[in-house]
Amino acid sequence: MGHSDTVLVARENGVLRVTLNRPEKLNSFNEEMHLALCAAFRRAHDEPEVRAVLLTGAGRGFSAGQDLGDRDPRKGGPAPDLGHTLETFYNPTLRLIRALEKPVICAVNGVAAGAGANIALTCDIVLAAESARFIQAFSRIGLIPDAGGSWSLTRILGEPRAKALALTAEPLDAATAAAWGLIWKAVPDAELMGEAEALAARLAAGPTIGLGLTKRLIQAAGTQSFDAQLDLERDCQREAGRTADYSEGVTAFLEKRTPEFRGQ
Ligand code: T3D
Repeated sequence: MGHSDTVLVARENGVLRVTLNRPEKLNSFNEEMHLALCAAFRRAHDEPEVRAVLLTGAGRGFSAGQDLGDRDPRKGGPAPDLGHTLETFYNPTLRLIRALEKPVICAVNGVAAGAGANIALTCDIVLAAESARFIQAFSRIGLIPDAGGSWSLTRILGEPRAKALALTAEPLDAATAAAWGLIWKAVPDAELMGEAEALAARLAAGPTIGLGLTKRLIQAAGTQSFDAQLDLERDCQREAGRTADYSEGVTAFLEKRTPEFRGQ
C-alpha cells in the first residue's frame, strides 16, 4: 500500500502519530482508509524507532465507523458479505493494535460511532474530549457490535451496561465513559491534544521492552489462572531484567538522576 491521504502518519521523537483523515465523512472507513490504518500499525511494529503510537481523528469527529455510502443497497448488486469485510479490513488492524508491544494512546477528539468507537476502545490508553460521544450505532441499522466491541464492552463494563449501550445505541458522553472505566480520562476539549501528546511523548521515552511486556501481561490476565499468570510474570520479568533499560533505571535511581531509556 502506497501513500494515502486518508490516514496521516508522522513520526517524531519516537511517537508515531496516526490521524484518521476523512473529516468531511466524519472519518468513516472506506477501503483505502482501512488499508492505510493497517499499514500504519504495521509500520509501528516494524520500526524500532517507533516507541509509542498516538491515534486521533481530523476535524470534529474521531470516526463514524464504516462508510455507509459504500454499503448503499439502492446501488443494486449482491448484498456484501460483512463477515468477509470484517475479516479483511477491520480485524487485521484490531489484532495488530492488541499485539503491538508498544503503548497505543487514542485521543478521541469527537464523536466515535460504530466500529469507530470500538477501534478507540481497543487502544491501550484512551483519552476523550469532554464533548466526545461513544455510540454503539450498530443496532440503529440492524447490525451487531463489531470491531471487538462485544468483547471490550462486556469485559470492561459487564453485561448490564454492555447490553444497554449496544441494544439502545444511546450516546455515552466522555465523562460517563471515564466514570465507568471504559476509557482512561475525559479532558477539556482545548486540552485534549496537548495532554495526549505529552502522554505519548512520556511513554515513547520509557523502557519500551518493559512497557510492551506489561501490555502483554495485562492482556493475558483476563484469560489466565492465577498460577499461569504468576508463571507468565516470572518469564516476562526475566526478559525485562535483561534489558539495558532496566540496568539504566536502577543505575539512575542509585545516582539520584532521571533515567535515559533507549528502548533496549
Ligand atoms: O460494513 C461492514 O464492513 C461491516 C462493519 C460495520 C462497522 C460499522 O461501523 S457499522 C456502523 C456505521 N456507522 C454508523 O451507523 C454511524 C452513522 N453516523 C451517524 O450516526 C452520525 O453521523 C453520527 C452520530 C456519528 C454523528 O452525527 P452528526 O449529526 O454529528 O453528524 P452528521 O451530520 O450525521 O454527519 C456529518 C457528515 O458525515 C454527513 O455528511 P453530509 O450530509 O454533511 O454530506 C454524514 O452523512 C457523514 N457521515 C457520518 N457518518 C457516516 C457518514 N458518511 C458515511 N458513512 C458514515 N458512517
